[in-house]
Amino acid sequence: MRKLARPGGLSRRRLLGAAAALAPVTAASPLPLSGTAAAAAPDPYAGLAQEAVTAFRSAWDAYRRLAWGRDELRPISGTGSDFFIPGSTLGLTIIEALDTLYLMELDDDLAAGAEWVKNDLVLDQNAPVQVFETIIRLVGGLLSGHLATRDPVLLDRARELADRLLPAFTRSPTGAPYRYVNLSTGAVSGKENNLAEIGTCITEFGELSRLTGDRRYYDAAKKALRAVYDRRSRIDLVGTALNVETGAWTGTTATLDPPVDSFFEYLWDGWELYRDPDLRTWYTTLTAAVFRHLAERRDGRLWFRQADMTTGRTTGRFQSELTAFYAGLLAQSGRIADGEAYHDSWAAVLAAHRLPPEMIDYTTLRAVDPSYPLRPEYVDSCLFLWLITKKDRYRARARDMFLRQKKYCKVRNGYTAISDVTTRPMKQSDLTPAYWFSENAKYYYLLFAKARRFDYASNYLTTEGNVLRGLR
Ligand code: IFL
Repeated sequence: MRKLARPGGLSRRRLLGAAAALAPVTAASPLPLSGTAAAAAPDPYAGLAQEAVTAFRSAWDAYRRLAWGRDELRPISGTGSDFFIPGSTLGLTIIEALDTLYLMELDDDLAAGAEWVKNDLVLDQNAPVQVFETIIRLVGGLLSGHLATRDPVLLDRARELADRLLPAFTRSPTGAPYRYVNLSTGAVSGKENNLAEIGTCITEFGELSRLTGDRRYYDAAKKALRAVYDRRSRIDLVGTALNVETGAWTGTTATLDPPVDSFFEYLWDGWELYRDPDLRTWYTTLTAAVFRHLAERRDGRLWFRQADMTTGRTTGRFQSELTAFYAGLLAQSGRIADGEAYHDSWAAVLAAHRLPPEMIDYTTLRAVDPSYPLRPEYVDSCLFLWLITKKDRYRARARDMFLRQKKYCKVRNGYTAISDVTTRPMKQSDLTPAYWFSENAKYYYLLFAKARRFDYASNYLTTEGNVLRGLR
């Protein structure tokens, strides 16, 4: 996931100063160790930068060999799989990997990926696709691919895809999008939609509006966010799901966990990117209520409970691994101490488990869902906390996570998800989720490498890790 490395609480100047201390070093140009540089302390992460590239390459080469053009790689069976449409591909892994390839300076692979998008990507598919996933993964990936390569065809494809998705927004009486749209006919379906899927589109659609000069995308995304905000409860909490035709709540639990998570993220990100004061007000109002009604300390650790959106009554004390992204978001929106405290809570989970379970009971840290689908959120927050605080602790935590991932998830053809982190040996499943190429691999590289194609002082990464600002 995410964000502009320019937190509300810190001045831009301070970040620029900090960033200037970073000498650009990549796998392609290792840390110079002679002359003046030899006097400086060696960068303890330089070797890991190379390892991060090697890890990416092992999965990417396997994908090219075994599943090229398919949505995702199954690294154990050595096959590919479809993500959006059974029996059809939208080249998800290629599109997710484009800007990571650029940052890692793997330019021949980047060219091959861009060629696939230009020649082989078929968008006219007579099948329903999930609107949210298509926006954050494909529209976002095509946009960051365009920004990396400057190839206008990638922007055209992003726009064509967004146009095929727009009926989900424009045909909805409330402006909150339907969950699915048929890419060929524009037929919409799925009138019950959740907050993450309704509200995670303003940065991709906003970027499309900025690049094309066509406001329709930004306006549709903002209207969707407003549809939720206007239906908040009297205590400023929102639930989990709406009927997009009637506007009635169909899920009334207030939570930061999925299926809400990135709804909050995009309120802040939309403000950061486009300076729309409504979005800042909406974020601030809803976040104040989150802290009033959901935040609590358990054994000194910060967690966010589930509650009834109308009364604030507690309904659960679980936390999803996906919510670990919130540590970075809090810091970015100026609540740095809260962000650090929440990351500490997740570090405690890592002290209790070999890999973070998908869902825990935070009163005991027990795994409620023991799977680990190679989630990136903990390391995502490491990156943003490191950029904001400059504390080595966050790079060290990322290194620890990288080594664990290598130990438990590395297979002959790259990296695989785990179906149960509590068994010995761990039960492996057979999938490299496409977000691994866009998120995990990129976050490790940016944390360890001091990439010369990345602006550490001013950048924006989407919820899917697509870089919309800060590519050099
Ligand atoms: O698609 C990914 C993205 O980070 C997101 N939600 C879940 C995925 C990764 O865990 O917003």
